[in-house]
Amino acid sequence: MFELDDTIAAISSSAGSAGRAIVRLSGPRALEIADSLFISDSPSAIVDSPGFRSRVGIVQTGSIELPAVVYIFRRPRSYTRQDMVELHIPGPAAGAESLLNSLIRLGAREAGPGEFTARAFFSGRIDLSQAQAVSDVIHASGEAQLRSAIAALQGRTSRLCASAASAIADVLAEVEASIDLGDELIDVVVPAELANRLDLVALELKRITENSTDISEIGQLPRVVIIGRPNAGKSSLLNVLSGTPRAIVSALAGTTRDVLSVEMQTPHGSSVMLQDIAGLVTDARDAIAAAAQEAARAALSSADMIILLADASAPDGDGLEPPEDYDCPVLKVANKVDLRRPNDGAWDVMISCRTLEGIDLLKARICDCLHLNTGCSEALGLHHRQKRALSQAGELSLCAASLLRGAAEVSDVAELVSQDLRGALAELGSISGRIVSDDVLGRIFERFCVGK
Ligand SMILES: Nc1nc2c(ncn2[C@@H]2O[C@H](COP(=O)(O)OP(=O)(O)OP(=O)(O)O)[C@@H](O)[C@H]2O)c(=O)[nH]1
Ligand SMILES: [Mg+2]
Repeated sequence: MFELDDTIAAISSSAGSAGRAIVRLSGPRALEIADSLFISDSPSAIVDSPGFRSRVGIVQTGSIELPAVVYIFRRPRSYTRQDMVELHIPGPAAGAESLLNSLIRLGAREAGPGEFTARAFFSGRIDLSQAQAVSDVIHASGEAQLRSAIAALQGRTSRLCASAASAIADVLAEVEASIDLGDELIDVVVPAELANRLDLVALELKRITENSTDISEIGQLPRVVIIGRPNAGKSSLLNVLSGTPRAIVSALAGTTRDVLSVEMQTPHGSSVMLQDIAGLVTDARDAIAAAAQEAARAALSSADMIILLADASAPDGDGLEPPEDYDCPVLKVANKVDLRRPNDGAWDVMISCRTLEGIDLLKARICDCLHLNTGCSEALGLHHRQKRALSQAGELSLCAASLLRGAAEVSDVAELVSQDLRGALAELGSISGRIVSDDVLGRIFERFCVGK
């Protein structure tokens, strides 16, 4: 799936103009290729330099000369465990493009997304949960996600899996010894004692998954769709909640036609996707209005949560009912309470997009509905794949424990228990990457940007 033995190059600073651009090289010819276009006063070449050194000089890319600082990392003490060079040059991005082209002409291959981190993983420098965390750090939206991604990068997920795997492996060793040694087993192992140890592992795995926060894959932020009659203030609310004037607001009913999606930061540092849609009506006046209603209902069908927004100042109290075919939480919100304050208890939150009354409370209620309140620094961020693997490892441990509990001797159920425990270890191994399919690896690394 990944070529690991050639020399790759990529721009690893972000796109667009910046004060400094970084171009990275990794592979057996990294030092030699960097030497070919770097000129400095140093008497020795980059290939002869020790690692963890920098040199100031000039890089020659075609007819252009750019001032540069070269950072040298020698294998195996580099990110990829290969020889690596970072060339730091002043912006603009055109200089980095030209430098990259020169490196490719000299024999480097342009790296694909995540290839540097893939090399770090395949060389054993980091495990898969840490590789995944590199991408999570890059894509983190909000402080809580960033905190948990950094913790995973520092090995928190790996350590938790390793400690569960080690406890399971200890039990497995004793179970398999009972197969191999049979009657010769000197210290007779009590099945219930092994079962208790597995219960503790399962309990710990359950605790980890229950206390963890979800790391959303890109495009999978929880969707909060704002619905209501035309003019209820849906677009105003989207602007207020997201803190950006993204949606057009007007006193003219029927202003919003397209579905507009904007990211909102929650008070806990996580993100949700807010969607503003056309005001819902039963009688669309024309083909455009009908298309807007169709788009609105399509957005509604994939909502994780609905804000049912009503205009509290409307003469009929805007008694809009929730759509019939939804299966997600609905918050009933009365807007425009600066104009008229409804006094019945039919509303979950009363707000004014004009005076901002009730907006903080609404944000808190959105978090409650979506269970986003665990964004404390202690919560471990996990992907669905990782959560599934942890709970399956827990379930297999429990199955093994119940088999052991029903047996007089460990050897009576040893083969079945061993199968379950090996399965549990494989699940944990799929998180660290010790046992993982190419398909999963492909999906993890394709989330990266080039240069990382
Ligand atoms: N007084 C008052 N006016 C508001 C409030 N919220 C929105 N408005 C006004 O209500 C009108 C409609 O607001 P929009 O946000 O465009 O309403 P909408 O629900 O998106 O309307 P459509 O897109 O047409 O369905 C605008 O004139 C807003 O300024 C509020 O809390 N108080
Ligand atoms: Mg609107």
